[in-house]
Amino acid sequence: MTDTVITPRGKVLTKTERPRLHKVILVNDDYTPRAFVVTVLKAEFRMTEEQASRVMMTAHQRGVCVVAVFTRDVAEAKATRATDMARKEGYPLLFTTEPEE
Ligand code: TYC
Repeated sequence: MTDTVITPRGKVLTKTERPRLHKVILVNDDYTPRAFVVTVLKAEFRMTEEQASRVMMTAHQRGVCVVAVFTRDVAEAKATRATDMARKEGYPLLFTTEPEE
């Protein structure tokens, strides 16, 4: 995003803002096996077994867990790919995205 500002003296200034980051969120459900959630997290988000297990257990206990943050396009692509991996196996596992404040 680029903003153009004209100063009182007529000078043109441009401000480049960093793009907003988007969170990928893992949503709990009652059907997807824990081990499968861990496999998807490792494959799509390059997590270790320990990191993936912690994120999976947080979603399992609290309902949701932030997996990571990316630019919007990357967050959406990763959430879609991870959700599709589960659909192919017939599981309802869901990854969503939302902008960071
Ligand atoms: N709740 C699932 C079970 O008990 C495991 C699970 C954890 C599923 C996290 C989704 O985002 C999830 N088999």
